[in-house]
Amino acid sequence: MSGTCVIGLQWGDEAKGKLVDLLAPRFDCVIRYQGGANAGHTVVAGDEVYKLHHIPSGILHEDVQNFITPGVVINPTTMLQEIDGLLPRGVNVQDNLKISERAHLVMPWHMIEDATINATSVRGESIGTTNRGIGPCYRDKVGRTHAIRMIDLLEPSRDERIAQVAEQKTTTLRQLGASEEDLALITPEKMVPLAAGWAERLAPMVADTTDLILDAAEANQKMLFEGAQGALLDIDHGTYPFVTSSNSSGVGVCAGAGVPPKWIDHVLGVCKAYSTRVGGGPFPTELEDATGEKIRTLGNEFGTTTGRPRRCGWFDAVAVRYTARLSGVTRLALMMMDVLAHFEELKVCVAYELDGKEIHRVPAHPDQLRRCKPILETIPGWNTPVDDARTMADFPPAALAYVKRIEELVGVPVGVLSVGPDRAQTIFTE
Ligand code: 2SA
Ligand code: MG
Repeated sequence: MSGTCVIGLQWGDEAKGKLVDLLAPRFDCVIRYQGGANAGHTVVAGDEVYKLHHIPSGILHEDVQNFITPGVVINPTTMLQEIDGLLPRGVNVQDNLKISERAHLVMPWHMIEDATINATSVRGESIGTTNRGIGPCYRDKVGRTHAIRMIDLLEPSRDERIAQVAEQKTTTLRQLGASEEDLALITPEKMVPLAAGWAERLAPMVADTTDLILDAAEANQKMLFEGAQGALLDIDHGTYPFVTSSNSSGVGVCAGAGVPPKWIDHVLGVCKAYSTRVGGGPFPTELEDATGEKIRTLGNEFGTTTGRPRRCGWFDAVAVRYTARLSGVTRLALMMMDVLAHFEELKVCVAYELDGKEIHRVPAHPDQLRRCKPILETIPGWNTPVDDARTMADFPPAALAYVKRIEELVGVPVGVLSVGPDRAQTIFTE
């Protein structure tokens, strides 16, 4: 068996990209299996900073094959921009990236639709999407009638299909209230040549990734699956409806990538030493005060894709225990320990109080989760920088006590600690 997954256990931005880049040289392939350009994975290699959206974080390693599999939704325009940003920096994207012919395309009409409906309030609050067309694209995928897949770009029926869907989408978007200026971008006259251009440039990278990955698994190759967003944003298991439109927890790996569970033997669950959330939705441990502001500043908590300030709060062990169990996590990676190094005392949420009762699970209804009051345990801070820690022995005892408490509460041992964005600022506990 040979599959390892890197899964975010909170609401995304847990620094999965950093870990995938670091672990990639130990693997033959790195595989993205859900989400799309809503993801923002930051990889720091020496003085170079790479911000990846679709492309797997293993791309900086010459010997690693990277796959974008059927569960991912691809915006060809931004995908090509991402590729064009990497090529002059010497990254061999053409040879080291394979894109599934089954992957669905985020079309310009999906972007317009996302922007048109994003302001809509759902249960009293807007979802606050990244405006990358993700929800409308996945909806068309499930609806089946208006979807465009990568393989559609390479068939003789392409122009006819694109023109037909463009016309249908113009009608429905006009009814939704889209502006004529936006609708002028999706006429068949604009869309047909645009799609032809995508096809020409992307064709050399398009492949049957399912077949290639099953071959790799059967040949005992080592596979690293890279999650995007976090498990609390999972469409089926997250804080619905304030979620993304894909299975971003560990249970999404098999369906998205096209691999059976028997090939997966290790799951690294990634979480920050505190919590963040970007976009709408309930967040029981949120700190809307100076402490939250301090975490945001120290952690530079702003969206990689949209630049939005992230909401910050204490570590929520109820939520992470849930997502760690759901994702089958075998080791935790506790990130951003350097950010928590400037506090006299820290708090961790050990349970919720819901309508006068103590509960230890994440309730299904957003109103229930909004009513949950966090039951916080106070833990002494270490108030000493740990940026230079390189072994477990370099951490102050209070920092190790914090890590131990999180292990106990979540029920999974910590295997990795991170004290900064650099590759070197990563400590493996064993
Ligand atoms: P969408 O665009 O339909 O997936 O948005 C639905 C919800 O999912 C959240 N979401 C994210 N949360 C954290 N990080 C994400 N990626 C970017 C990053 C986000 C950014 O790495 O920083 O730059 O703002 C991500 N992608 C989706 C989103 O906020 C909605 O709550
Ligand atoms: Mg991110």
